[in-house]
Amino acid sequence: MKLERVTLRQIRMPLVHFFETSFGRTFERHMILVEAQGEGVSGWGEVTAGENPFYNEEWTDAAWMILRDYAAPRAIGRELAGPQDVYPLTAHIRGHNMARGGLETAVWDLAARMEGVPLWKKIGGGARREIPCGVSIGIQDSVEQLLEKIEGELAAGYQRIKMKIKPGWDVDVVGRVRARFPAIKLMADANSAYTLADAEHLRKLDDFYLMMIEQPLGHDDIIDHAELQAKLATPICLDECIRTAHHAEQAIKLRACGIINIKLGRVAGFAEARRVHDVAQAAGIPVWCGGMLEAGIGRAHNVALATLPNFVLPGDVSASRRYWKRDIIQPAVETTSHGTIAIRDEPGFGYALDRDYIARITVREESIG
Ligand code: OSB
Ligand code: MG
Repeated sequence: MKLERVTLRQIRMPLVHFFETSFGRTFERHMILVEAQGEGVSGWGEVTAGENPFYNEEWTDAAWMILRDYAAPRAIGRELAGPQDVYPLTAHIRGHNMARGGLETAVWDLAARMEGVPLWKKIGGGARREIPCGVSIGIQDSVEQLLEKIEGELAAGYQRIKMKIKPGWDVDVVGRVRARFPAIKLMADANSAYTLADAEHLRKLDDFYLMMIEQPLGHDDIIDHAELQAKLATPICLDECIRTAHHAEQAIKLRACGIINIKLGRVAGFAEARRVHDVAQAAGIPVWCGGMLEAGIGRAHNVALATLPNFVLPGDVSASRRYWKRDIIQPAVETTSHGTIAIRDEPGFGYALDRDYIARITVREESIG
């Protein structure tokens, strides 16, 4: 296959409700859509970088420049054996995995569409027809608001609740949630808000039999997580610090985690996501699909990813309506009453693009090649 042209579009989408993590509040997303064109067919990707370099070092504007000046020029015009060639072609770029992943996932979608097969099949997935869904609930203005939100998500059928924590919004709040919902699958995500000096404090979370605590320590740390894991009964789930399959191997070898969250952007796309998946599976470590407040394209890609066999835990992939008044795909991503998303059999990522809406919310556009 050959990639002939790449078109970048930056879109602006206000969230239905702000999303607060330990690193700040997001009210509106600015994401880059990547259209990969070849042989008269288009494949689509979405860059999952935030608006600011706070989750990791990437942000929308930097991702635009990486895609335009480094990633796309490397992949355009070459004969590719398949979409798996994109990862090594852009591997000379240090970091910027989300920018790389925006292009890589677009080429996977392109290849699936060229062959007329669903993306989940093209990536080697299809272990399940419905993927189990959880929700990630941000830090709220009050505990009452949080309890109310959780109640609403459980009523909608979601299978597990993840709550964001930070210093000052942790042990007491988790305790109140657990007292109110004694039997639910519950977990907490700290987004790197603590250090090893907080180990004794974090150990109090063991009282609430959480499924896991996600990325409590440094965004780039594995070794301290291993030390913390030895002190906790609750499994640690790593997110930010697992950017390659090699990181997953190191974390598993050091016993730094019991679970891994896989995000397509964070690992630069499907090829490396599959390798992280395989490393974890071989070690008996379950994985689940993380979310980055994606619009429809990124959300549909996550659904495809979560059909790989070792995605056995409910992920952070949920209905479009939790984020957007109107999504950029049709139909919007919806969940069943039992908290799953059914996979679709159309070629590529499986949903139609709402081109009119995308055009309306596009703030810049540029073609390469
Ligand atoms: O750490 O998983 C995270 C959102 C933005 C940045 C980081 C994270 C998140 C989420 C939200 O938890 C997941 C989602 O609902 O898309
Ligand atoms: Mg996380």
